[in-house]
Amino acid sequence: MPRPESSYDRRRLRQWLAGDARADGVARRDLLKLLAAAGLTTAAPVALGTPAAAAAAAATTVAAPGIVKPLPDDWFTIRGTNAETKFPSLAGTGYHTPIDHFFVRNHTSTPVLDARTWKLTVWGDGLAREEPVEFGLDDLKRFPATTRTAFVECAGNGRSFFTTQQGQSVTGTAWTLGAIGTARWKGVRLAEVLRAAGLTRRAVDVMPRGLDAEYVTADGANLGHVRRPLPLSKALDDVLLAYEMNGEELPPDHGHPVRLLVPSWVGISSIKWLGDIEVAAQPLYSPWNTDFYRLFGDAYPEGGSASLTHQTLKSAFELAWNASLPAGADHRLTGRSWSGAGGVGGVEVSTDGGTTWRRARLYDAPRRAGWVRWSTDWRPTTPGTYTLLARATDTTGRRQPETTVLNTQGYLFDAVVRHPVQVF
Ligand SMILES: Nc1nc2c(c(=O)[nH]1)N[C@H]1C(S)=C(S)[C@@H](COP(=O)(O)O)O[C@H]1N2
Ligand SMILES: [Mo]
Repeated sequence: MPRPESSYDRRRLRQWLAGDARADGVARRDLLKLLAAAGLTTAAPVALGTPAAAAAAAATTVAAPGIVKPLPDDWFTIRGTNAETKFPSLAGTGYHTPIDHFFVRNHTSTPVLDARTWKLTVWGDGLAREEPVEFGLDDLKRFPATTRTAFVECAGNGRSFFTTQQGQSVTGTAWTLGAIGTARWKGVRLAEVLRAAGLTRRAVDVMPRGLDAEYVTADGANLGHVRRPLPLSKALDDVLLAYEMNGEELPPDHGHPVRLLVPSWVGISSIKWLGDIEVAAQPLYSPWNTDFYRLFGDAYPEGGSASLTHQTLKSAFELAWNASLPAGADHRLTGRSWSGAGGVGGVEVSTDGGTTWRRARLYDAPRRAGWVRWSTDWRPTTPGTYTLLARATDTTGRRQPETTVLNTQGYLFDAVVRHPVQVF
């Protein structure tokens, strides 16, 4: 898969070296690591305007996850401040994930914002005017509306399988496969709003930022509001400022009143509870494209891979882990597969631990930024433990591998998952 971000990344770094890029809240040593990794080392000392993360806010412990919607046990697994969708609960829910089943990934907790007083501020030296431009929700709704179906998936979805399937330790939320949901998003193209705000040819990066509380790491470093730069090329392509989800007003947990929707890209790109967007004539950095959301580890350069863009390829059964199924009966196994690189064009299933494979029946055409539903029928004859596997091939021709190369933060797990069931 082509990754234009990696050449852009090198350009961004060169500009930072030349003093032309801004990196508020990013430790200088982290950028130096990135430079070394990109082979862009320098003899001259590098000046950095803003000191790294202001120190140590008091550690806060949250008993409740800070999520507004109900999280019934049948549908969700609570993981810290987050709620993972239980895949079996998606069986029969249709193509679009109902809002009440949709996973929630919160760095802190859901802020409840008033749409009537909410404003989006667009500002920065990539715009024609020096003054910030403000848009209320009604202003955004006056632009032509666009509707897109797309999944939002956390880059760490599937992370727990690095440990349970590959015996490796990684940091971060131990998701199984339920940190994904697909919705119909309605909103206005970011390109339209940027143009209305006076976008100039100087602009290279935009930095959307959330209104949720500042994020304080486990070591007490305050990283500020959740924000991650987006290259202008993607910002002008298919990105939406979304104010509706599945035909309803965007709900609090998913970014009310307005979130960014960045199709196919790592979930962190789709900033919720948008407050402002900086449009910069220089490349931008935040901890979410330096410390996080790059691949680190033995297989990767010192300072990590390029900043992550597309999600990877995955498949999941809509079936409980260790489900009990009677022998000598017909079972319809159902599931979903998806890819950030293109649509999924084929899915194969094995019910014997990977020895033999057969094609699953697909219910959806391959669709960029979407998933396909599939099924296969199975009649196990003998009681025992069986391992079910599903592996997808996407429209770029990529098939899910047997293992995923380790990265220390456990992003982009794409290996075939071995799903145990008990036949009795
Ligand atoms: N403001 C803000 N935006 C955010 C986050 C956040 O914590 N705060 N989490 C990000 C991450 S890591 C993911 S995976 C998605 C999850 O979107 P969802 O909660 O609507 O499923 O939102 C992204 N946008
Ligand atoms: Mo995420």
